[in-house]
Amino acid sequence: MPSQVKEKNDKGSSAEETPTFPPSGHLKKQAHIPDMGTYRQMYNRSIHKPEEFWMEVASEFYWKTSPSGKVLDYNFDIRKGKIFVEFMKGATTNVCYNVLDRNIMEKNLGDKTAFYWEGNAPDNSSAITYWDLLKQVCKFANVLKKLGMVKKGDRVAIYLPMIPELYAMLAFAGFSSESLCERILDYGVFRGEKLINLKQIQMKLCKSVRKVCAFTVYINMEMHPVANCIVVKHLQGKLNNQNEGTLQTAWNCEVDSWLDELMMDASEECGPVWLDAEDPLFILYTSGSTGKPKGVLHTVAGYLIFTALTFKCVFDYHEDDVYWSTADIGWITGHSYITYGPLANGATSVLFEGIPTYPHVARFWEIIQKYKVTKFYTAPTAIRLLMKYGNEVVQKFDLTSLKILGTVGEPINSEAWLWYYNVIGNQQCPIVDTFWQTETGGHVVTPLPAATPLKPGSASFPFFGVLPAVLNEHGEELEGEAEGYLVFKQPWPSIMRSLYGNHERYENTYFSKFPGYYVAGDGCKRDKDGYIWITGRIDDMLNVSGHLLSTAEVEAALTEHLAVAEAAVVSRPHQVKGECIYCFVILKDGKKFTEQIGEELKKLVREKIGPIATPDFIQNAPGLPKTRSGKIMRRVLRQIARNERELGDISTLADPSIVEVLFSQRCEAA
Ligand code: 6R9
Repeated sequence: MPSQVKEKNDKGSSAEETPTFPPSGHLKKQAHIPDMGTYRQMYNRSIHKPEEFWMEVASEFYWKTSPSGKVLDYNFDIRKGKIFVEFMKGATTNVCYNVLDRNIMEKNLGDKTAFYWEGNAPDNSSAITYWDLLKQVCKFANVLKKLGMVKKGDRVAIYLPMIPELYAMLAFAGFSSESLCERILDYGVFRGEKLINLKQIQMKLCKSVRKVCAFTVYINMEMHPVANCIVVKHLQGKLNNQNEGTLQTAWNCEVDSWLDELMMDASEECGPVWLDAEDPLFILYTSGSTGKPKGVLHTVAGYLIFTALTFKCVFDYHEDDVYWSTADIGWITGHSYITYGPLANGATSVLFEGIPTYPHVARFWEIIQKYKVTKFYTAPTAIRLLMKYGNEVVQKFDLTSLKILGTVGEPINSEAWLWYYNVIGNQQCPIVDTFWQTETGGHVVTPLPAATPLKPGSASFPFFGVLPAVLNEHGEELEGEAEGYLVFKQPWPSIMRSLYGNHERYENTYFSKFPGYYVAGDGCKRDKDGYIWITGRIDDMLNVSGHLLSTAEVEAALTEHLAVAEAAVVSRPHQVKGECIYCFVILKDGKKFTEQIGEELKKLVREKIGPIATPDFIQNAPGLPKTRSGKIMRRVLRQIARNERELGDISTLADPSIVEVLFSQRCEAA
């Protein structure tokens, strides 16, 4: 693969032409990692002396007992036996104790705001301090204890929207039941103007899961034949007659109970349960943009320490920050960088229930102004969406509180990067383009805001403890400028430990293609300065006349056109070329698709990448099929391009109705 790709790159790719932006000067004075020298020195230590490096990080946290043996033990080589990673095994601790009690007791942060909660409707908001949060977590833990529902090792599912009752998550973490958060829902919730009956969805779900004890806050599987379902009153007093109907759901007296009634007389004190560093913390199902969802298992100590350190360094966290990640808690980004990382640092965060376009398209900018947000973290998909509405809507708001901007989830095209940098950051805020996965637990390739000179679209360099390599099809490591498979050569503390209930699938999926390496499943390019550019999922690559092209580079070329807001490309069989390129483009607000725009786009891609990449089909799309975390599901687009109706599992799509629309407008002939 890489040699063929290289050939094409020699004709010039847009990535290498992009200018470099120096790291933020005014952050340097008090930054945790102020320059590349410090980064390199710390990085080298983290790679060569990982045990020493991570024990130093761990020393900031509370441990009931120390590791009993090696701090880090692992096997990454399938030929030598079972794959495993153990970090600080034998040490005991409690995650909830570390993120709440420790901050209150040792750091005196009890009265500090943990979360500003901003509801779907702008007039609905509240704030919760570290003390409040701990009290709620303890009360809820006591409710569970009293009901006799949860004990160590139980698996629990949380179905909640983005509301403060998510403290339930920490109550389980305190018990260390593994929370099975495939999706988080509740009784009823507004997403923009749409009212969704979550209780009903959850009931349907329960029927399909064997012997489930239902709930809004949790499901305890296998252990008890009788269901317990605790329901949050969230929209009380906010519904009219018409809406009430939507939320009509059968109430099952035997299993259902109201959370507020249970919480009323629960005690505010609850001692932590001490757990082993390698006990499970949670299972999270991957976004499922390809294939069957995998239950990624994370454990206590490594995950805590890595999310804490990445949050501190990548967002250069300081105590007066107001941090906001727009992610859903049900996505790994919400787990690592709304819940665990920020709380472990004693940070103040915004928790937002709504969507970027309700009640108006400047809602994000309004919230940044309202809470004086300093560090803002969102997905390229949101940036591209909001870009469509132009700069004027942004300029009505005071965004001068911002210091650092972040992105996650997909490669960011340079158009979107530059808009984010110029219009949102007013050229004052470095952008941290953080590459990572549910499987990696935290950021693995990312800029550091006061140290790394930025290249738009590049996730830049590995974080501490992370040792990447670029492999060709034969599994050979490529040096210098190269393109190929992104792999990692040794574990960092928060790498997943297994796929729940299927260790063999874990070994097959991540460790068997190239023995000795963790294979991320993404392609990447390393440029002459050593910067890493993620080029998209290997499975999505396009093979045109034997030349492999990445989705990211073709999409980046298309979005350079002034009329294009977003693009997605897939392959379609072609008699001569094997595969040809089929593009879906979303135009900016007010632009109209014409034949001429289609021709301009073909020309643009040809010029940017080379004749081989010239698209055969361009479909004007009103929207794209995306997962709830905002990733384009190219698998579905491929089927639309090929007119194949067997779609497989599309249950993780945010808006499945777009699929039919795209089918009905597909291009038959070039
Ligand atoms: C955190 C998260 C993981 C996949 C990953 C890659 C893509 C994430 C990216 C990125 C380019 C970035 N991805 N961050 N691609 N640049 N900064 O997204 O986890 O939902 O498991 O997805 O997302 O393809 O392999 P997850």
